[in-house]
Order: sequence, then C-alpha cells, then structure tokens
Amino acid sequence: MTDKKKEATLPTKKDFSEWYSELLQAAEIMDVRYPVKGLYVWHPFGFTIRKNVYNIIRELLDREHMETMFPLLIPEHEFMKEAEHIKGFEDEVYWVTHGGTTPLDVKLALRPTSETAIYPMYKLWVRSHADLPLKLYQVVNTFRYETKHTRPLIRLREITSFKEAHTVHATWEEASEQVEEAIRIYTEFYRRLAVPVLASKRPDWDKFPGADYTIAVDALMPDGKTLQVGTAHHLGNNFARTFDIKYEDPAGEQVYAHQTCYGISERSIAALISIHGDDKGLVLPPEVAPIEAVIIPIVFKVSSDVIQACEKVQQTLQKTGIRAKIDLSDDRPGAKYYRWEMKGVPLRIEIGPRDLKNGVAVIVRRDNGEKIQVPLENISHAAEEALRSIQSTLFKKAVADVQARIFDCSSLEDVKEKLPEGIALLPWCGDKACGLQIEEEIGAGILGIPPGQEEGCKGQCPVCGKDASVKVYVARKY
Ligand code: A5A
Ligand code: ZN
Repeated sequence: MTDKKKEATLPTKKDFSEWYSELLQAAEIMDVRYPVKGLYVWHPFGFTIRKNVYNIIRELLDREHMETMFPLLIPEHEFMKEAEHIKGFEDEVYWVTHGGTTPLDVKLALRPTSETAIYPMYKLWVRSHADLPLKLYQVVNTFRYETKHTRPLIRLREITSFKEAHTVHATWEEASEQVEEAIRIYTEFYRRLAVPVLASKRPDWDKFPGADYTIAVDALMPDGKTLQVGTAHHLGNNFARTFDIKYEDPAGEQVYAHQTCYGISERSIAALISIHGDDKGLVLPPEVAPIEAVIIPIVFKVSSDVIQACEKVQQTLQKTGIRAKIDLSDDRPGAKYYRWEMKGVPLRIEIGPRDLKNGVAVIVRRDNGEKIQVPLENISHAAEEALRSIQSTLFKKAVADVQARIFDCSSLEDVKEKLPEGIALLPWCGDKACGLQIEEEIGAGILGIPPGQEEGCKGQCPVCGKDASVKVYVARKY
C-alpha cells in the first residue's frame, strides 16, 4: 500500500451507508470480498473487538447460565415438528442432502437457530421439578438464507456470533420473569458497549415463530433507522408439547415445562461501530477497545531516551491493566495518528524529547480531541481517569442523541415528517388491521409497545379514531 492510499479519507458519516462500508475495510473489521453472498471474513483486529464484546455477554450470562454447545446439523424430522416454527423458517433454511456422492436418508438442516437441536435433548434432561430452572446458552454460527439486502454484521447468511440462551421453567409466570431478566441483561450488556437500547413488545405478527410473545431491544442508527439488536421470546409450553418436555411436579404429576429463548448476534458490533464512529474512523469505548492507549514517540532522529521513556510508560499502564501499545514503526507521527484514529484507540500518548526533559507526556482523547499534559509519574492514574471519562461520555452522548430523536406524534402526517430523523411514538388501538395500515401508509414498521405503560387512554388511533390504550414505537427498520 502506498502512503497516499493508507491516508485516503472516509466518506463523511452523513453518507452513512458508504461510510459504514468503507470503515469496515479501513479500520480492518471485516473483509467483504469472500466469494459467497452474505458471508464475510473477520480481520484479526475486528475479531479482537468481537472477543472483548463477547467476553462481556459471557460474563453477564455466566452468573446464572451455563455455556454449552450443540451440533450444527438438525435432522429433518426434528426440524419439522413445530408447525409455526417451520412456517417462520422454511424459506431460510440451507439443507445438507448428500454425504459425498451418496444421498442422505435423512436430510439435515444447517441450524437457522437451535430450538429443534436443543429441545429433543431437553426432553431427556428434564425429569423433575428439581431439574428446573435450566438455563443454558451457546455462542455458535447459524445459517439463514436471507432474501433481503445482505450487509456485513447486520444481515448475514452465516451469522458467525449467534449467542442464544434457552431456558426451561416450571410455570408460565417464571418463564415470563426470565424474559424480563433477559431484557435486563441485554440492556446492561449494551450499556457496557455505551449503546442505549429501547425495549418493546413486538406486535403479534412480528413475534418469533412458535412464541407466545417477543420483547426486543433496538438501537437507533445514525441514519435514523433502527436495528433490532436482541430479542427475548416467551415460548409458553408450545415447544414443550411438541418435543414432549415434561417434569414431575412435587405432587407427582407430569407437567409440560415452560420455556424461553433469547439471542443476540454481531449486530451488537454493527451498532457499537455505527453509533460512536466519526469522520476519522472508529471511536471505541475503552471496555472493548483492543488497544486502549497507543504510545507514540515523537522522534525525528533515533532517540533511545524517548523510546525508553515510552517503554516505561507502556509497562506502567499495562501493570494498571490498561491495554497499551507503542507504535515503533518508521511512519511519520502524522501517519501514526491517522492509523490509530481510524482504529478508534481511545487514548494517544505522545512523548517527545522536550516532554521528556520536562518529565511530562501529552494525552489526547479520541472521542473529543482534548489534549492534556500529564507528569510522567502520574501517567497511569491520568490514563485511567481519561478512559473512565470516555466510556461514560460516549454513553451519555448516545443517550442524549436517542432521546432527542424520539418524537411524540398524533397523526400519520406527523410521523412521516419525523421518521427520517428517528423514532415516532404513536397512539394505537391495538387492532392488527390498523397496525398493518399504519405500516403501509408510512412505509415503515411498528417496532412495538414500550414497557411500563399503565392502562388508560393515550390518545386516538390515527386509523380508526378509537381511544388508544397504548403508544407504540414506529420507525424505519434495518
Ligand atoms: N432462538 C431465538 C433466540 C432467535 O433465533 N431469535 S431471533 O431470530 O430474533 O434472532 C436473535 C437475534 O439475532 C435478532 O434479534 C437479531 O439481532 C439477530 N439476527 C437475526 N437474524 C440475523 C441475521 N441474518 N444477521 C445478523 N443478525 C441477525
Ligand atoms: Zn385503530
């Protein structure tokens, strides 16, 4: 690569779609050149972000769940058991039909999700009320033959990082509490990524195939569209009846179990990148940044003093638990700044001969460009402070941005005017016919009903004029 090519600038973030595509390549997140549609390759740098992100979700789930792993292949007869589930997924399934040149007796589905792989085993594992609740999760790849426009990290045909949890409970109510818990876990997970999410109960026509109901979390993207970044489903005893998952209750009766499942994917990384990035590239929250601080020696001739000081700073930072790296490449300082800004490194620490003489370093924040001079003996404390501040500033900024882009609307005209900027809150009577007409007229989707709405009139349904007992989020969706 020539120096010029390396420093080619990104399109402005206002052209979000182009910015996003260019950034994935320039910041070395994904390589989109793999020759199968909807499949992409992780660059090692992107994969390190993924590792940090998935460590957080694992940390949160490991408190009450156990991690496991089920097979990728699902026999046709298991896959075809639950009628609603099949209807929802049959157009999206890839089938394995041959072993070498021999046709298989039983066709095998590549899992689009793992209910039908896991639940035949749950039938064997769940015996008594003492086995419940059962809470397992896995992080695996899943395959969906998506027909809508595919996009790296957002709509994949191979989802490489599908985190799915599957829980079993004695009662419908306990399962319902688990769905709430899942949404709390996801909200906390996204807070650690400095990404605010909005929870809402999906309308019936948009729930998971085979579920009683679905609650989703959505992130608001820079272009005003929302991205569904997680879902939790109450499965009732629908799958338990199909897969015969029963337990013996304390009175000795055989009772069908109640289940939930909830999932997130690398869409979490799409949201993180898109919400915080700027015209210069990635801006990573310290929690997930592969490098939290890059140290740049400002030297024009070889100066072993400066290099030594940089190495000492690196050691000090690493001892504090900060992921620090020195850039000792031959590039000019300007080229180094450019490279690490593109990669979203939260802090840049510059040390030159004059700084060294004065016993100081300069710390530059990636999120707001702020520069401060810090005594070298104070460097790790100052870096820690700055990292903490970046993490919380990014979240506050993102929260303020979402709040400013939710609009209370009472008519469809009003909604149409506001949607290019964000999300509308609109009264709705709850009838499916009205809901579908709203979606049709505004050319966008109903996300769902936000939680915590007490009964009571919330205005009039813009379609039928009847009193509305709820308000729904309406948005253009990815
Ligand atoms: N078994 C349940 C958990 C399930 O499959 N739910 S789901 O279909 O809603 O998927 C879970 C989450 O995965 C979604 O909320 C969405 O964030 C993500 N997801 C779904 N399809 C995807 C795709 N094609 N590419 C990337 N992420 C996807
Ligand atoms: Zn209505």
